Amino acid sequence: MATRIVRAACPHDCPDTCALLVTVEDGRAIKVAGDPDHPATQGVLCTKVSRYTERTYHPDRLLTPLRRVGKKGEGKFAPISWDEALDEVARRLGAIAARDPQAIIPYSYAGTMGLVQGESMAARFFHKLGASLLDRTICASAGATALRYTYGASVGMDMEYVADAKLVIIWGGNPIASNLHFWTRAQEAKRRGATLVAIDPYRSLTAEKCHRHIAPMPGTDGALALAIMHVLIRDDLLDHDYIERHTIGFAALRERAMEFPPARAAEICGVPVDDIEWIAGLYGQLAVRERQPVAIRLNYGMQRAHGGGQAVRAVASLPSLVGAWRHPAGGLQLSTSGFFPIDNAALQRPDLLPNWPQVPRTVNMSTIGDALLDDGTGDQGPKIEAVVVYNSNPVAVAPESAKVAAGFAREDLFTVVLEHFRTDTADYADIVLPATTQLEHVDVHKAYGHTYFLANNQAVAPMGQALPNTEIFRRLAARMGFTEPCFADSDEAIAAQAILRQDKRAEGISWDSLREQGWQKLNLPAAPFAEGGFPTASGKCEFYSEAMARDGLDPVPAYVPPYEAPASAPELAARYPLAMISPPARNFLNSSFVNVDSLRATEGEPHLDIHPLDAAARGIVHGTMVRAFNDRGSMLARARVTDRARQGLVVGLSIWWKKLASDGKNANELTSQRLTDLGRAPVFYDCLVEVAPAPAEEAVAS
Ligand SMILES: Nc1nc2c(c(=O)[nH]1)N[C@H]1C(S)=C(S)[C@@H](COP(=O)(O)OP(=O)(O)OC[C@H]3O[C@@H](n4cnc5c(=O)[nH]c(N)nc54)[C@H](O)[C@@H]3O)O[C@H]1N2
Ligand SMILES: Nc1nc2c(c(=O)[nH]1)N[C@H]1C(S)=C(S)[C@@H](COP(=O)(O)OP(=O)(O)OC[C@H]3O[C@@H](n4cnc5c(=O)[nH]c(N)nc54)[C@H](O)[C@@H]3O)O[C@H]1N2
Ligand code: SF4
Ligand SMILES: [Mo]
Repeated sequence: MATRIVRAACPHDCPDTCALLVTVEDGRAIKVAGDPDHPATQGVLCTKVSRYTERTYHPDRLLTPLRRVGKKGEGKFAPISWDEALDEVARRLGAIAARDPQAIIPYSYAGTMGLVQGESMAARFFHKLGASLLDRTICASAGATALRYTYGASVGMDMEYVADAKLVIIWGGNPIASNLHFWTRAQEAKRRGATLVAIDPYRSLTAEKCHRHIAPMPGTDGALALAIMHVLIRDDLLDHDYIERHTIGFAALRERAMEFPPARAAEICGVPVDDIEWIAGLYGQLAVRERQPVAIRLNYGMQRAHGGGQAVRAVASLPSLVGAWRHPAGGLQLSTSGFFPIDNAALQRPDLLPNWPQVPRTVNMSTIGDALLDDGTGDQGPKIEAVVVYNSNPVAVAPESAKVAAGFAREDLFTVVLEHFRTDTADYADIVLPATTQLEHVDVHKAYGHTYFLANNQAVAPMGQALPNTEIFRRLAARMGFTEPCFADSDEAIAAQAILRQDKRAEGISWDSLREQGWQKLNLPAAPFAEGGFPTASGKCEFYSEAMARDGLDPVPAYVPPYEAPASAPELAARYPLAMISPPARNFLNSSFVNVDSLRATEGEPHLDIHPLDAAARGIVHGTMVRAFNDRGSMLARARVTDRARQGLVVGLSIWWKKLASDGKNANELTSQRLTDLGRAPVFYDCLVEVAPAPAEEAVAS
């Protein structure tokens, strides 16, 4: 029996980007484990990925190209050969491109985070074709934009030092579910005497294990952060030296913070004044008076509302006010991705665009519903005639799903989906193309929760006739007559191009060394901003951003209220009084893994958590089938009556495959296509609903 261990990387959209050791026996992967030597992974994987072989060898894996034979959305397909499939795709795209290539759009996100199987050959293909660009905003762009204006890039503290922090504030994140290896460090800090605080409207798995839980209403974090600043300034809990030397705009920030006394923020956020005084006092006392490390793990949960961008600016200002950056275990982490020197131009080749440096029309992926339903007569550019989906499942994950599904159901739309499984989106495809999984292809990875590059070596041969995304686009490029040499690059060659040479941070790191060693850490100081040196134009942390002023934005961190809340939309709130959020379920990764039976069994069925008082007022008891609804749509879920959800809030852990829910719907039936203040991102958690017991016939149908 031939057994070998292959060094690989977890491809999923998770900050931890674990180093994997894949055991392969006679050409079959039998075990996927965490690399014990990788300092970020520490030999531990989450439940989802330790079951990776269950997903890879799933009986429903797509093994041949398929052509649709039923109605769009019905999911009826017949197998065809690769030649037939690619000929048809090339012919259809070619005919549309001859009229206007901008009528074609790619739709992709982070099904794999790999730099090779993500936007390399695919981007080259769409650039050469002259297709519309896709604005990839569905997850991180509000916070990324805020960090760019504040720190200059998506950079922050190193999670490997968090165990030394004396205070860890987990703000809008649930690391037990979605950032496990950070949680391990936070727990170690707790054992060493640190205080852990969660700021989250929901008592998540993480919040219940923290010393204190502050539960603001969704989308109000900007006011909370400004009030914390208010206390820091009022009580002179400030690092004046750090502010003086390494920040810009303190006077303007001070003026803004003075508008938010704790009592005002308490009213806006729906929290006790004492919560604000306590957290601000502890943060300032530890950092400034005792010079102890204080860490903030800021995450995405607090960005998915109208003011998500400015809220990140406000929170991101806190560590600079108290000089928390002076210590490796102090500061803030939202993302580390901006540290990685990546050669995007080499990977994606924007110079292949027909009129480079002019760029084609850009379509925002977060409003794909409206985009697909636009008739092309307005100012949005040509009507979309073809969509090529890869690494994403928009029919399940994009907001206002009824419109997304209606768009994909258009008879005059040509849809191609590259996938592992027949997802909700694949059901609408004209042509489905089977893609390889991480164990079956080569890739190179950066991370957004640590600072290691990782290699993913191929562990096993592709299943059935599946092909890597790169190879599918390579073959399509050949059929379209694209002859530039970059369309012949192998995956290994692309991996080698990904790392920007001549960058100190990547000194000694290359594809060759990575694939041997599996992972290598960037060369960065332990406390990257101890002496300032932020990658902004000024080199300082910009409380006041000249760039924002130029871009017509409020240059000082601000509180921007939710679109859908009693104060900003009283008429709407009268009809739909409950705020609904739909954050990740622990055993799913976005909509990936929902079809893995053992993981879905753990999650059970779609639930809606509701506070006992809100439930009683509606005649809902634990276990009642309920309908959550608003003007955009509705979904069925099993009520869990629990004070985990604060009053006025309902929580539906997500993202369910619509077709695996009893009513064929999920939380995105209710979410809106409005966008955040910064970064054009979606507002999944800025969503008012009403909830009622489901009519008997609907409840029975489940
Ligand atoms: N198991 C698992 N892990 C994942 C994912 C997954 O789907 N499943 N998804 C991955 C992806 S794509 C991402 S972007 C990250 C997301 O990472 P996180 O942003 O850490 O996501 P969550 O774990 O859902 O944590 C969000 C928390 O924010 C809370 N929240 C919601 N609204 C607000 C608000 O307005 N203010 C505050 N303060 N809190 C709020 C929610 O109740 C929830 O507990 O996780 C990644 N990891
Ligand atoms: N209501 C609500 N909606 C949300 C969120 C929420 O919290 N609540 N979270 C949002 C966030 S943060 C994000 S990031 C998005 C995520 O949305 P998506 O990026 O669409 O993520 P997934 O749902 O995991 O879908 C990824 C798909 O890519 C496929 N895939 C994986 N690897 C490969 C590959 O190598 N090749 C090909 N061809 N396919 C591959 C997988 O099988 C999977 O079906 O969802 C957003 N939607
Ligand atoms: S999903 Fe996250 S925690 Fe799980 S193996 Fe992948 S990187 Fe690690
Ligand atoms: Mo995400």
